[in-house]
Amino acid sequence: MNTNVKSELLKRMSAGKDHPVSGQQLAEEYGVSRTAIWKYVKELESEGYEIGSIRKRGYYLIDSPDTILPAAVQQFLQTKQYGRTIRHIESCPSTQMLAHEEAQNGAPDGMVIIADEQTAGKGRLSRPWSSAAGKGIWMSVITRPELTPQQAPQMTLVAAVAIVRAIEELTEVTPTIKWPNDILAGGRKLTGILTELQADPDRVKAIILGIGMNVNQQSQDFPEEIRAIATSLSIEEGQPVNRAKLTAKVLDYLELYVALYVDKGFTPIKLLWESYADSIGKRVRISTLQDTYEATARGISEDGRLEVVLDDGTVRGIYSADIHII
Ligand code: BT5
Repeated sequence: MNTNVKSELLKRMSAGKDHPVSGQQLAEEYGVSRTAIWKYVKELESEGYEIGSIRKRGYYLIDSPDTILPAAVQQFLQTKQYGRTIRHIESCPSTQMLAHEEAQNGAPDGMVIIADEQTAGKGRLSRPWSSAAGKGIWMSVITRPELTPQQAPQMTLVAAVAIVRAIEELTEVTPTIKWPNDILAGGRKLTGILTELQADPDRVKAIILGIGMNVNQQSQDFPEEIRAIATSLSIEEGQPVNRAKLTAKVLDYLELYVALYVDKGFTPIKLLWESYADSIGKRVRISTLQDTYEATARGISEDGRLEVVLDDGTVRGIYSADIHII
């Protein structure tokens, strides 16, 4: 199946009834048969799209389902590489596992594994990630930036900035970032990021960005134990949000900011990140695997560490921990 033609068909059909897409013309442009276009129309209908047709003029879109199938996402994409190859799965334990396999088998830079449902979604330290069916964006993006393994952890912060920008552009929600990997709205968790690495000692082979975004859940869709700490865009916004459009927007910004990081270093990302951070200048409790203590958050360092000032004035750079504002 040619998702290019299919996503182009979808994109053009969105222009409405007054501007129907001529199947004949699209077929000629893409060098496929008129029947192939008709088959794409039928395929889209079976995926839930409502399509109108006007004799001798063409097709137009009446209504779209909330799907994240490749063509649905790709019709909105503005990237060169990211999201140009998408593997969509209805249900899987974790997209992260599949992405590792794909990366080992030579997946291209920017390939996306996206699922409607994860049955064993995971966070950091193997914590569970709730991934309700059809309600969120559960995806892993395989990236192959020219970075050293030491520069890899900052990719979490790059992804966080990309996600915040995408949310800001498509919704009225004003998210904040909690170091290192949480995006919050109204103090509750909206999105989590899990960055994993495949590398040689001196060279990154792939950085797999696992992104879990709560989009159309209502409070009862979250397991009881996280109901008080989790939120979704639709809870914040008061209306459903189009998952395909948001997925594409996240990929647009991700491609942009990864390139910025690789070309110009971490400083521009750091400045953006700090402008969205909710903990800078605040008193925080820091829990690492070893201990728990309090300090004041000062900013992030060039290597992505959270800098905190201890009560005796010493500055400490934290590489990995859970942070609570107190
Ligand atoms: C994260 O871990 O926040 C990283 C989450 C990454 C999920 C994506 S989805 C696509 C890809 N495939 C995967 O299997 N994973 C990635 P962490 O900072 O450890 O946060 C985990 C904690 O967040 C849990 O212990 C819960 O308290 C809470 N939590 C679980 N599910 C949540 C949800 N849907 N929304 C908000 N909070 C949640």
